[in-house]
Amino acid sequence: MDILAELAQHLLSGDDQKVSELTRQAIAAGLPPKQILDDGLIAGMTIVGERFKCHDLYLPDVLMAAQAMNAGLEHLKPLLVREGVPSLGKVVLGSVQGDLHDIGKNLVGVLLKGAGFEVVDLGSDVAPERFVEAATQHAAAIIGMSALLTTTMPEMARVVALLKEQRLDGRFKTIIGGAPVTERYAREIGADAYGFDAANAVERVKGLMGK
Ligand code: B1M
Repeated sequence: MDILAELAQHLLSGDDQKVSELTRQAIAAGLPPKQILDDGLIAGMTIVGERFKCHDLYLPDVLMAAQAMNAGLEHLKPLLVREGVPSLGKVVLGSVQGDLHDIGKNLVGVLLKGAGFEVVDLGSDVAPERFVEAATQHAAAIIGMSALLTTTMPEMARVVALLKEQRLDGRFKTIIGGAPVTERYAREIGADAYGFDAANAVERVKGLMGK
């Protein structure tokens, strides 16, 4: 088994120490960080999701897998973030109200920082008003929202509506993403952009900033 397949396998079994060790080995072997992320950690987490869906794995298993994913990400983060790059603009980022999934959102934050954006991370379970307050307070250009549950997706529409209501839609652009979110949904609710993964989110944010 190659090292990335092994990494995915240990993520699946929630072994954070093995995942940490194998991620370090993969980096030391010279594999590109993006490949370790996509073909190792995210590949493992995708299988976790599939097996959880068909009740082959349970919530505690998913939590352990999430911990293992974070253990691997700790080694990759410094490689994905370039230090000392002049700021391209500020992005307020969070998982929407009711949503505790934050791994994808955190990755978007890491890659945005890596591309030179300043990121104000509001965490998860963020109320619509909080997104708007924080964007105003930090004079951000962009509000980024993540949702992993179909039941929390409407919170994104609430933020967009709140911006319109307060006539702030001209001042802050919005980008949304997360596994159940689509380009079509972004258009439907009037969000300015949709990112299908973290790298694409960076491209779309650059587009919104005219960079
Ligand atoms: Co949850 N969960 N979970 N879970 N979980 C999903 C999302 C689910 C699809 C699993 C399944 O059934 N197959 C399902 C949702 C079904 C649905 O609504 N359609 C589900 C469920 C049901 C639940 C609970 C309700 C379970 C329960 O309690 N009975 C519960 C809800 C809790 C809550 O939020 N209120 C729950 C809980 C959890 C844990 C806490 C155990 C844990 C989260 C830990 C954490 O995040 N700290 C967890 C996990 C880990 C998952 C799965 C297995 C993996 C999610 C993940 O981290 N993926 C997930 C199944 C799956 O998606 N495969 C599942 C890796 C991550 C890198 O990908 O987050 O998609 P992702 O991010 C990607 C892109 O989507 C995109 O870029 C990222 C990187 O490329 N992206 C953006 C994300 N945000 C973006 C924002 C952008 C742009 C792109 O712009 C701003």
